[in-house]
Amino acid sequence: MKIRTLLLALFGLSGLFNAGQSLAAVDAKALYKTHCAECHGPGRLGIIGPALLPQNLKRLRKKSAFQMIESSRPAVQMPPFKEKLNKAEIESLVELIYTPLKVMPKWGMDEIKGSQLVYHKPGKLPDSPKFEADIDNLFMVVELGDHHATLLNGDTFEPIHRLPTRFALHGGPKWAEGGRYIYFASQDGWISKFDVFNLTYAAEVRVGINTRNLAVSHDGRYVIAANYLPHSLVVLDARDLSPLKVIDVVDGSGSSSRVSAVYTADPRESFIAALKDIPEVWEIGYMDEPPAGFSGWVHDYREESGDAHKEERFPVRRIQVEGYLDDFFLTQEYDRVIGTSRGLDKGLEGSAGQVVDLDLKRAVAQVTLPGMPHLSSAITWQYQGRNVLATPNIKKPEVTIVDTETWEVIKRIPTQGPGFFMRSHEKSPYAWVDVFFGPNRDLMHVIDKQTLEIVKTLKPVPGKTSAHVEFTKDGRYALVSIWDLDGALVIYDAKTLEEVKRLPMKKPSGKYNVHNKLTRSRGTSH
Ligand code: DHE
Repeated sequence: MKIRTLLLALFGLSGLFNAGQSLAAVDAKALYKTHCAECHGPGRLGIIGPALLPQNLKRLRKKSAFQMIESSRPAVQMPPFKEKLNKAEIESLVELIYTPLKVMPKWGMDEIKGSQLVYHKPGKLPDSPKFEADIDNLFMVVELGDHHATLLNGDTFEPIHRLPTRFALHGGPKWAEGGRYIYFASQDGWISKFDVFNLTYAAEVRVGINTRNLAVSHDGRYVIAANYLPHSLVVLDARDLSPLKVIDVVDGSGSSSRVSAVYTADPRESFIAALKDIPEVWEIGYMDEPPAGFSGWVHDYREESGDAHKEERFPVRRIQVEGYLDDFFLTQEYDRVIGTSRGLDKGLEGSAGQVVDLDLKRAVAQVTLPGMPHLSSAITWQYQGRNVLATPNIKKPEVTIVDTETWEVIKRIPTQGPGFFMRSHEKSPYAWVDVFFGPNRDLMHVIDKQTLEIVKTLKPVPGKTSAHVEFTKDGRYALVSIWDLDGALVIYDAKTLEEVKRLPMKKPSGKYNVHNKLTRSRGTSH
């Protein structure tokens, strides 16, 4: 086979080459240096453009990356390169950016400190809002389409302010201090603190190269970020995002792990993190000094770990679990974790869910959840005198209802496709779940929480994905995202299920209500 034919077969690039040019003839590194390095960084770690590493590009297919370089996309700053680069050159760049770095650069305390940007020192800006609205009923709507977010008045549904965000936010932004501040995490590792009252960013810091999500302590004093790259958890001072501690995620034998996600467990005064490559759940205490007579785990930890760790801030308590946790749900009482391993990257079948008691430090029950449940989106409510958990499934067209006392599945509600996000509200009789995957992705099911039956299926915009619902503070309205660049926020009366308003938006993803999030409503993620 001729070399050119072999290359075409190997890379599946037929039609992409200019006559007479092969990948071998293209110096991708030189092209990168000339055309990309200025915005994406010489080491591909990102500057004003995003990081270009395979880990950060997981949600972008190579074909889309090719199109992006060739023709750009509406609403992004990067220009099209088709006048400057031929197809083989673009293809070589695509191959380059999907090639892992030989040596992963260090991103520790010094690099984090060096990245910190304080725009407004704590305490310098006015303490009253620049606008009139019920702060408790504000929403922040993330618009992934052009990397912006819209601050929305939850009473009038009028936008108050639209702000640019870092590239590709992921995970829920977290409200703090009654709605004064909100914190965002971007996939590239940027944590941004936005002063909502003054409609301006207060500080930013880059905590990693690839970040999963963030959590804020219930008292608003600390922020913690969970990273895939490097394998670390980073605790920040919420006032100006100064890094306080970098926790390397390593087990007793020296193996390190990506962090699946981190959440706040308010009454425990701790953060709970699930790990993807080590079968452990970690609890990180943020309590300053245990009060006299306090017999909780922070105290025990300090006693057990000897003098060297007595004064340690943010101590880590390790809990062994029966497998890796990709996704998990914390009970409303914050005493148990329900987690599943998707196991896809380890050749395991991701079917077994386990219930881990954080106080007993062990798994106490198994749950059969074969559809790859999206537990970070699970919700709970009271059904026939018992507490049930409801979760959508990424691989199965069903909503699974689990009794949280017996951990038995009490119902599987068939849906018109696998779902991603599920929501309800204490004052609503309904739970909403999207059909995020498959041909029916424009549908949204409404489930009666007492009959466990679908009572209505909405199609807000035929042909366009509808996803992620959030309720107003009083539960009267439900806000649905139309997940499209030419998308919208569709507002429904949560009782009559009739549409009341539609706001155009650029691929709105999640939306976050101050009251529901800060009161840790059962109907939404925390
Ligand atoms: Fe997410 C939250 C994991 C892919 C949009 N996603 C979360 C959380 C986790 C998670 C653990 C909870 C964090 C929090 O609340 O702070 N997401 C995962 C995955 O493992 C998965 C399936 C694969 C991956 O590569 O990471 C994944 N997520 C996606 C997407 O493809 C989505 C649809 C589009 C995107 O942003 O790239 C997506 N995830 C979201 C959103 C939230 C989220 C909008 C916040 C939900 C909320 O309401 O709190």
